[in-house]
Amino acid sequence: MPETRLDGNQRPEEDYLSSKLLQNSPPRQRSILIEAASVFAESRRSYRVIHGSLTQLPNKVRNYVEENARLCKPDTIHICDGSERENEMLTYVLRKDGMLKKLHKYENCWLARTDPADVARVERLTYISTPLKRDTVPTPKYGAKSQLGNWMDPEDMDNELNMRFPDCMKGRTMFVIPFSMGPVGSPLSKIGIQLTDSAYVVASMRIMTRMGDQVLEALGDSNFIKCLHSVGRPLPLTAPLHNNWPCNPKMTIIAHLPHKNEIHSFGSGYGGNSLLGKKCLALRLGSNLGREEGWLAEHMLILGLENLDTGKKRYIAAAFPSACGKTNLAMMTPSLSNYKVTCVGDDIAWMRFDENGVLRAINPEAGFFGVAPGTSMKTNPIAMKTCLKNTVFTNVAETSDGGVFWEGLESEVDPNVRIRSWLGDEDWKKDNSDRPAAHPNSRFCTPAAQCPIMDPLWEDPKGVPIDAIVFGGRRPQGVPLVYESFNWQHGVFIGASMRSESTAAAEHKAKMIMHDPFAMRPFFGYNFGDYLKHWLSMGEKENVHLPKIFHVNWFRKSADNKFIWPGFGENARVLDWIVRRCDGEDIAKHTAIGLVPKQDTLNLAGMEEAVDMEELFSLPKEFWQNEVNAIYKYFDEQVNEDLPNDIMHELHNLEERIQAEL
Ligand code: OXD
Ligand code: MN
Repeated sequence: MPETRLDGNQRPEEDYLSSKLLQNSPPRQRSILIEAASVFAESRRSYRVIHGSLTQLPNKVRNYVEENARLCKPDTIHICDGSERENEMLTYVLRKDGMLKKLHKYENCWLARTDPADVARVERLTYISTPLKRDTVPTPKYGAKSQLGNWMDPEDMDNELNMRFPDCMKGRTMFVIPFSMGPVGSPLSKIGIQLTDSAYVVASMRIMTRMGDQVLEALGDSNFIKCLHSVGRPLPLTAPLHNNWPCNPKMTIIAHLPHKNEIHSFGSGYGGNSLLGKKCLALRLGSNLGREEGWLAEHMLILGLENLDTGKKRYIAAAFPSACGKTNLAMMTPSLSNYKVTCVGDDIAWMRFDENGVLRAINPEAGFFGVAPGTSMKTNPIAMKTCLKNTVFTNVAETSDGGVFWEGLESEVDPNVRIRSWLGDEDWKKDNSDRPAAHPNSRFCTPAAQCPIMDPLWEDPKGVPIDAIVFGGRRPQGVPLVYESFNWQHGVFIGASMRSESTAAAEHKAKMIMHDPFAMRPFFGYNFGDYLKHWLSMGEKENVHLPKIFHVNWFRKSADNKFIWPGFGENARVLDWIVRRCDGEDIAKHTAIGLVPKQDTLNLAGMEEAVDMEELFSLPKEFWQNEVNAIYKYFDEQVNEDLPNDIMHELHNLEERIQAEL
């Protein structure tokens, strides 16, 4: 009997069963032999199950676990049940290993500091593998590199994975995490099984997803999404760890195999690289499943907006690239006192038309994995109230009274405490340090249920009805505060043309305006041209209520480089205009780029400072001509032959309108 098999689903006892001995035995002896074979096989296994039981797992799950245990060779297996007791055990182990520190100032809060080489998603090492390259990415023109995803041939991928996973968990525990993206049992939800050798990942997945026994019950014998993860540092170590954080940056790879519904992630223990339910499942594989099954998996927050005067409530889904304040918008405290915002989700939306033609959305996640710097009682008091219990903080600074600190909290921290930076600088002070206290991508990982403004329907298995879809970007020039698309197809074009200012990679000095269609650039699970066709096909459905589509820009700057619009709670004024448009109010006027508020229809009552509305809504002709040229170039170079004609048509029309009307 082979000790290690890499080839699929057969178990050792089945090998034995198919042996000549068994085949030749009389039927009555078979059951005794089967049992003996299984006891024998158990004794030959190199791992011990220390929590839960393999025999209690659904068959398909057990096969998946055993197959990968034979491959990765962990010492022990822990099947997660999701209980409080289990979590206590995990945090104990993580403390003992020096990976978590208790933050005494708060209730059940923890601090993790990573290896400084493992601090963010690694887009360049993230691949989708499909037999045909074109199923994953459009073929760029002129030999350009695709900015719309990385493809790898399945055979090459097999080789890459085989170079990494065999024996990668030696000396470690393999945790089995059954998790549901979306409320357990909702027809919109999907179940994954993540195998990981990181207890930190288990503690985080416990917050970010619904995980444990109830998921296995809901799964039964059905298929699931297979998520294999290893930090890639078997024991004994061959080199010391940094900050006790095991990772293997040189060998990191995040691989998606949509045709097999599999994710394989190696080498990183951080964020979207390792919490596989989030970007990997809910967006990359999710968008594939959405295309097959007729729904949308999007990088969108979902918020509820209730008009307290009329009692009417609307739900909005909104896509923004990173650094545009998505979590702030999802938890906004409106400056208009007749509105209340409730949060359904801050990062991902799964949306599907129901049998009545209503677009319904769920947030597949159960927690927030929010960027800490910039979050404060001033910018997002709701997030601050949410994250001060039951939270895992990663790479933030700590204070000498057992609390946390990051850039943005300067006026909220007790001036008498000392600050220890994420890199361990003791008594860190802004004025005499050239590095920040917290890593710019430091995070809080906190349960959504704790958020004081969670929407009462946030876990409704049916999802919430979406009336408006909002795209946005950080655009210092030319793009007005808000505009509405003329129709669905024009709205899809607006999503496809999204651009946003991002802090450029360190080697560039200037900030750059980057294309980020639908805020999905790092998350497309298949060819962007096909993605556009899928969105367009939604507009062709009969008997559906199509949401209206808008574009917003909170970040326009004046000639003297100041934000024209105050943002934050004042953005409620824009949401008010959006929902009034959904109500059919005649408050919009035509411009070359879309419909903008008619004079005096944006509610500015009670604003502290006057806003130059003319500048905020001006449409400089030269800017828009340049914008159109940049979009032409991008579509031509990057999407090439896969660009749907309807989208090119929209671009031509925009160009003509700019020429004629501006
Ligand atoms: C995130 C991201 O972490 O979009 O949500 O990068
Ligand atoms: Mn995101």
